[in-house]
Formats: sequence, structure tokens, C-alpha cells
Amino acid sequence: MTRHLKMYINGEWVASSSETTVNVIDPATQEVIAVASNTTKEETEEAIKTAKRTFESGVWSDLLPQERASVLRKIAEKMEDNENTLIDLEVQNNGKTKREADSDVQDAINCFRYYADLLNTTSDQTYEASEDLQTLIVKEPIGTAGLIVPWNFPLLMSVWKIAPALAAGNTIILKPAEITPLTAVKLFELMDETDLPKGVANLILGLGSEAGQTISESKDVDIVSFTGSTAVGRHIMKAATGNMKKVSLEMGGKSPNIIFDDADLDTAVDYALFGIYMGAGQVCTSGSRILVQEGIYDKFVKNYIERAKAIKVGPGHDENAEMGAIVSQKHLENILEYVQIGKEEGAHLALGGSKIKSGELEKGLFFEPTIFTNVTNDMRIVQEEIFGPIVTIQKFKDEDDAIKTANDTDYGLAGAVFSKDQNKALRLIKKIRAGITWVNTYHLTDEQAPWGGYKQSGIGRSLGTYGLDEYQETKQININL
Ligand code: TAP
Repeated sequence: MTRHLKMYINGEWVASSSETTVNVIDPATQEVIAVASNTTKEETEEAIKTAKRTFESGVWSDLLPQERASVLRKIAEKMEDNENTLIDLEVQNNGKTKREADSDVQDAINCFRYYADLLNTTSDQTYEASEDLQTLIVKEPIGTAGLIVPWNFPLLMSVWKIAPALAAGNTIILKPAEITPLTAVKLFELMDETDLPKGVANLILGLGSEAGQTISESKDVDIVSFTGSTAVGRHIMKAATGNMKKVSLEMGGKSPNIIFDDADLDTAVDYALFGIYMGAGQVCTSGSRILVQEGIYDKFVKNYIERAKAIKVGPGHDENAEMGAIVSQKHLENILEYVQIGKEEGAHLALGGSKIKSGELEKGLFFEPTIFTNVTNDMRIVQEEIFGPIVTIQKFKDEDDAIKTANDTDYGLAGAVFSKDQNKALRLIKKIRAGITWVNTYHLTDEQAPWGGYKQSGIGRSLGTYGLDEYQETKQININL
């Protein structure tokens, strides 16, 4: 029997009155694993009203920080007790490998614990403004937070928003991507088993164009925190002007991975592969543009293609799989279109470029690791975010050429430099106009480091103390002594 997913509003699981539904599929088999009703505009407004009413009641915002911290710790504990279920659901719904899902679940648990700990350490400030005036600076919750997340890290992106928003004392409405709601539903089931008061955390399902749009436009939402594409982020920013709500946007990228002649070749190849093929390239920070210095270029490309050919693509639950599936048929078609665009632009397709049609993998949405060489910076495949296992490899002459090419993009999310010369690497990394960068590694980070982009990759930061600030107002209180 196919499971029908429900919304969670005011502490109750409720079925949507909507007649339209979304089939939730397993990308490794394309089988329908659940059906979600599309939360209507009216139901979304009801969830927002509930969150607002609950915020104003003070049942959550008036708790001592330590009391909120203890609920966050309980959620982390529940997740830990159910980590295998969360991992399985993420693999099944998103198509990522078990190893990747495992790491997402651990990071999500750590994120709840990190914000619980932070609540016990953050302090307000006080100073004497003059002989008879004492000033306090205090942090307060913003109010009602609308959280809109994408499909590529369904659980982790939800938790990166839920944990700091709740820690700060806000009430929330979460809207996961329509095609990947399963781990969000499970997380809310687990939160329901804790002492989180009713109405603090609300979950709606369904379409961005209806439920997401309603959140972004609502005058009762005080902050909209969005992770997704730059196109939708731009739309949300406009919709948010109605009540001038705060916006926090984590968006797309086209990140450069710069490899110098003096880099350790094996290390550079390893991380350049990991940089793009983790999550089958469906990662905002993917190193989708590899820039290689001319002296090492031919050797690097030869080595890289050989290694990419050997990547084992397969269903996430297969322990040997190194790269999982593409999330949906629609997205796979987008990726295929970019292969065609690349060919028409005159790039050389050095590897891959097709859906895998052999054996067991045929029934799933599996794509070959794909490499384009002979590319120029004006090509669409170099400028636009493809969000799939497609990488372009370019040649550069010197430091100036590398930086000019790396920064010639509307995006500014991430970037990396590979060189044994630490001074050169640091000099270059400081010149990359991006918020998340690496030297001689890729993708590694943790919940303490601020996460976000420059230029059209974002506004604001997730994680760390910066992530808590996103969900807080700052007030000055002046006391006549
Ligand atoms: P989007 O298509 O932008 O969707 C993201 C979320 O926004 C989904 O929940 C979507 O709903 C919703 N949405 C769509 N239209 C909306 C509207 N008019 N108003 C409000 N919400 C709306 O992105 P995606 O395809 O899911 O994810 C891939 C993108 O996310 C990539 O660009 C990637 O770079 C970016 N991303 C960025 C980061 C960071 S941290 N920078 C992390 C992960 C992903 P439905 O899809 O359910 O309709």
C-alpha cells in the first residue's frame, strides 16, 4: 500500500484537502514510494497563523535558553536512535549513496547538538553609555520563520534551518521540496515525541509555486530562509518585499577548482573527482569548473578521465556504489540538455554524456560521470549551474589568468586551490570571490563554520554563530541610572 503523507500543523498530522498530489519516487528504481498531497494556499496560511499564534503565546520564545537547549538535545537523541531509518529514507528518496546519507544524518544530529551547546554559551552585552545611562544589548527571536528547502540534501538542509531557528526561540513552518519529503516527515515524527510545544514546528508539503509562494508573500512570516536555485531565490526576494521580511538565501554555484603545476597530482585528482561526483554533482558547492595550469594539464586530464571511468555508479543501498542516482526524470532531462548544449557550443565530450542504460541500472535514473574539455569561459556549460555529474576542464597560464577565469561568473559560492606552495595557495584563495573555500581538499566543513555565498550565490550565512544571528533580532535597552 502506498503511503499518503500528511502535513503536521499545531501538533497534529492532518491530511490536505487538495485534490492534486505528487508521486514521491525512488530514483534508483523509479517506483512510487509515497504520495504527497499539495498543501493548498489556505492550509499554508493556517500553518503560518498557527506558528504566529504560538510565537506570540511565548510557550517557546519565553523558555530559558537552557530549556530550549534540552529539547534540541532530545531531538538529536531521537535522531540518533533512528539513524538507520533516516539513512534508508534519504537513500530511497534522493538516490544518494548510503555513505553520503550516513554523513548527512550525522551532520544533522551534530547540528542540533551544536545549537543546543551554543545556547548555553552566547551572552548578551552590557556597557555604561554615560554616567547615568546603562545600555544592554540583547538578542531576541525574529518571530515566525518560513523555511524552504531543496531536494539535494533533504534532511540536512532542513536541519541547518530548523536547529538555529528553534534555538533562537522562533516558531517555524518547513516546506521541503515536493519530491523529497520523506526524511522531513520522519524528523517531525521524532520532534513530536519530544517536549516541543504544539504549534512551534509546522510542516507543509507541496509545490513551491503555491505553498512556497504563500510563505514568501505572507505578512505573518517574519523571516523566509530559502535554499535552492538562484532563479527561485530572486523570485522569493521580490515576494518578501510585501512586509519587508528578512530574507536569508543560500543559492546556486559554479565553483572553480584551481590546480597548479606544483600540486600533488594524486591529491588534486582525488579531490577534483570528489568535488564534482559527490552527490552525482547535485551539490551546491560542486567543483564543476576545473582549471588546470598548462604544465600539468595533459597529465591531469589523462589521469582524471581514467579515474572517472572507474567510478562505480549504482543504487545508494549497494555498499560498493560510489555515485548514486539523479533525483528525478525531469532533472535528468535538464542534464542531458546541457550535454547537447556543450556539444553544440563546440566543447569536446571527453567522457560520458548519457543516461546509463545497461543491466540493472537501466530502470533507475543513473547518469555517466561526464567530462568536457576544450571549453571557453563564455560557453553556457561553463557559466550555468548544471547540477549534475558534468565537469568542464580548462587550461590556465599563470596566477592572474587563473583568478580572472575563476571569478568570471555570476556565482560566488565555493572554490579551491591545489598547490604545494602554501603561500601561493593562500594568496590565490583570498582572491576567489566566494564564501566557502578549500586549499588542497574539497567539500570538507562542519557546523561551526559559516556557510554561504558571495554575488548571486547568496545573502546571509548558515551555521556557526552566524547561523543563529540569521534568526535573531538585536535590541538595545537604555536604562536611566
Ligand atoms: P529550487 O527549484 O529553487 O527549489 C528549492 C525550493 O524552493 C523547493 O522547496 C521548491 O519547491 C521551492 N520553490 C520553488 N518555487 C518557489 C516559489 N515561487 N516560491 C517559494 N518557493 C519555491 O531548487 P532545487 O532544484 O530544489 O535545488 C537545487 C538548487 O538548490 C541548486 O541551484 C543548488 O545550487 C541549490 N542549493 C544551494 C545550497 C546552498 S547551501 N547554497 C544547498 C543546496 C542546494 P518545489 O520544488 O517543491 O516546487
